[in-house]
Amino acid sequence: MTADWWKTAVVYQIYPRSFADSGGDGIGDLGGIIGRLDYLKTLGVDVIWLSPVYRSPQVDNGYDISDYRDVDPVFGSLAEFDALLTHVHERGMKLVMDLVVNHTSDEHPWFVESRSSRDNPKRDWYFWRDARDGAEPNNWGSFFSGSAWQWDGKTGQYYLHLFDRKQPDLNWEHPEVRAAVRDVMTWWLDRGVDGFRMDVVNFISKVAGLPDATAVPDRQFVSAIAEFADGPHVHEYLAELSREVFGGREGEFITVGEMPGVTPEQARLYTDPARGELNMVFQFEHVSVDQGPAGKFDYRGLDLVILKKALYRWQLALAEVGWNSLYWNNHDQPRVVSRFGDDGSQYWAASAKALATVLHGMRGTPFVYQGEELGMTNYPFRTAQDHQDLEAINYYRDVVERGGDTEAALVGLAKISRDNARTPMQWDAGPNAGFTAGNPWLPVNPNHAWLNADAQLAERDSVFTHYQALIRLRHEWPILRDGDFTPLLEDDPQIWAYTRRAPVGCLLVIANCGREPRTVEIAAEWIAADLLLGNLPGTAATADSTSLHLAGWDARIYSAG
Ligand code: TEU
Repeated sequence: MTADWWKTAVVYQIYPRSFADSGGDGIGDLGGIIGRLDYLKTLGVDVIWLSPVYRSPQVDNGYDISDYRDVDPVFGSLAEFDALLTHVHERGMKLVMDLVVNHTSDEHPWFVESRSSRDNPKRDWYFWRDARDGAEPNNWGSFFSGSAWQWDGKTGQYYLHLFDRKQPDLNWEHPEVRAAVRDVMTWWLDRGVDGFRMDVVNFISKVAGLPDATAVPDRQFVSAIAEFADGPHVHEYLAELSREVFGGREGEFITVGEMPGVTPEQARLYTDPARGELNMVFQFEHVSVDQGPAGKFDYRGLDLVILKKALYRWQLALAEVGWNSLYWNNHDQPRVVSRFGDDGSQYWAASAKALATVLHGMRGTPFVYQGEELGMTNYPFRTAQDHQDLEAINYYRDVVERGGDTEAALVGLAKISRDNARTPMQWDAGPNAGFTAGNPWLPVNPNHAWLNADAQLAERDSVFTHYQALIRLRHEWPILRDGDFTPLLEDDPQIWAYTRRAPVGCLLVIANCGREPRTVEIAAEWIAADLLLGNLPGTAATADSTSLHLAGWDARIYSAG
């Protein structure tokens, strides 16, 4: 294994609930994943990141864990997990677990003990506080609406939950909590897993005293991200984890920290190899560009210049020190072709490929979320009842209770809701898209009749084959890993262009992110450059002038010198 092997790797995220169901209960499972590993091998990905399969009451689809050392029966068993791991390794791929340790489920034995009495030894494993003037201890709001505090009548105190009330936050200041997390990680490493994606891991150190966040007019509870993101001890805790758990074997594993609100300056620290914290982080800037002041469902449409600049800022900030992750999609984000592309038109495939091209051409480790490689689209959600995600349901209830604009809320939900990512994987044109023989837990997108894996595997120039080509380039062209990044035409509202430059060789990545054809002037060094990859049929094999004619959603990668 070469050092930094994860810098040339492409990671594929599986959301087990929605990937493939082998049991016929309408919910995806480990058996389903085992049955589809050859598909992932054909795609060419190196690493699989598995969203949580641990034992869980499933209020947040597994991000509420009640036993870190077991598999939830809905997904299978530990024996099946071991079989999956063996099959993954046999195919030369790796498997990364999702580690959710900012919080547990309220049904986890640690919390059951903690809430049992004020003097229980595990009381301080969580955040317990007295009421303030007969109400919540501070004004922090939960990500899932309402207060971040839940009253517990038995012991007469509130506990903190940044997410659902069934997801109490662990108190990382307690050394026993940190030791318990290390034990969990070691347990999975001993089983053979290849690393961790760490859920909201920049939230594990809260500002001392849990002070009020800046109040917002007309709001009782407000986002307190400044009070808990990148807190005072977070770097120390992560370095400790890495040191104690990996014990000098860090290079064999992949670690990525999910970090809402993280700044590039902080990310440089988290990913500086000399500090030994994490390999890379998931930042949120580029997936927040279309939201207004009232939050993620306050949908404002896309300004391409803002999107490009958000990503460029990260490319440049982590150029000398640290490393980026590159992603459009995951289980929390709407489908990229519907969000930033042109899904309902003749440009569906071209725009899906163009967006993939500009992302995969950048410096960092690309992540592909299940179905993204097919250009899967958002679901046609209409009513509030169509949504199943607790974030969506709570948000809508909140809007109704506040007497807010419910029509606008439905538009925002349809566009941005997490359920868009979670509709079942579209394997074929048959019943339920081949996802299940039963009744799927979330409806299958009706477009599976033509948008599915079977159809695309049979086609020469599908979205799937384009992702395959991008993944191959990542493996074969070291310049994609190492080359310097320089933005071009930054203020152009339609053209996405940049170069990657190494001591020997240079790549030009250029895409027209719109329907109108465009002619773009490029530098003379690109005359006679080879087309490495294009997304439209009939593009000439070399650039023949400094005027490049780009059709709608035309995307190309050229190689020179
Ligand atoms: O998400 C953290 C997070 O901040 C958001 O991306 C989240 O999806 C929410 O919509 C914020 O508005 C992680 C997981 O990825 C997510 O699925 C979990 O629900 C959450 O943590 C709690 O574990």
